[in-house]
Amino acid sequence: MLTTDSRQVEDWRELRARLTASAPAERSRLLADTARRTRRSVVQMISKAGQGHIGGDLSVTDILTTLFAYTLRIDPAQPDLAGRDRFILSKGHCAAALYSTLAFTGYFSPAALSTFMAPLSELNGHPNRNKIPGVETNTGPLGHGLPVAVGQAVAAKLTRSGARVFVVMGDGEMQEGSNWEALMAASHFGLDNLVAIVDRNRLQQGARTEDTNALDPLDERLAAFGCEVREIDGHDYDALIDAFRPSTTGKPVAIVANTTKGKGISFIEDRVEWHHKVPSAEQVELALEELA
Ligand SMILES: Cc1ncc(C[n+]2csc(CCOP(=O)(O)OP(=O)(O)O)c2C)c(N)n1
Ligand SMILES: [Mg+2]
Repeated sequence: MLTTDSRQVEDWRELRARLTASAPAERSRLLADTARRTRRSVVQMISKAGQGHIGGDLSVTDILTTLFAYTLRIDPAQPDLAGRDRFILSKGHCAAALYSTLAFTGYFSPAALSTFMAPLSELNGHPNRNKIPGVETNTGPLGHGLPVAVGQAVAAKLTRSGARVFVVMGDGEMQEGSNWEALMAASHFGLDNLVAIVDRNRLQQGARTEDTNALDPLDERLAAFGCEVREIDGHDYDALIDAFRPSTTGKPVAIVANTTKGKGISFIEDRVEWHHKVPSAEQVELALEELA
């Protein structure tokens, strides 16, 4: 099991204090800096490991950054704190973005990121809660994160802990029927402490979602399953912060976060082949220049 990096926790506390005290423009600038560092880390991890899911890592980075830097009520020095908010990355193949975010939050040392997917590393291709603090459940097989999040939201209600549960699914992942069963249950139980975020990058593994098994009208479908739906630009920090506000309708919140797969690197953006292509040394150099 990896352990807390107290220096990193101090940096995170300072960042959170600055974010809380800042006006929106400065807040967005700080979040953009943090996200850029995560994107650089993702590129380096995948290049070193020779494997990974770069496109989806880069589409979800701003969502992860906003949650961990600003929104989630957590203490990385006490990963098991009772009553903490929960976060589940259901699209577990985007582990590199989650690991970088967790490391910069202080759950473990950023030095460990260089072991991504190496033999005996805790940082496997998909997140494991028995190895990594801050990971609330194992994910990788698509279609399981939201059902687990529903269980955690029920538990939070039963114990009156006040915890909120945030979960991110891929848009291709919404083809898994288990998600829709989970949404029915969430609405049946009035889980207004659940926030289900769809990373709507319009690409899945080998094609566009709408050419594979169309999801639209996604907002209407989520509403029909009993959710309070909020549709936003998933790279706009102000919009993300606003969309993460608590529900006032008694319903679970579903956020359609419109994103660009590969966001931040021009030659990777919105290109289906970059679902899990690995950049060459020359491409890594170009990518890091764009993220400088
Ligand atoms: C049950 C299951 N089937 C297949 C896979 C293999 N797989 C990994 S990622 C992926 C595509 C996911 O697309 P999407 O949910 O849109 O994720 P993103 O675009 O954010 O990478 C697939 C099919 C899996 N992990 N789990
Ligand atoms: Mg997708």
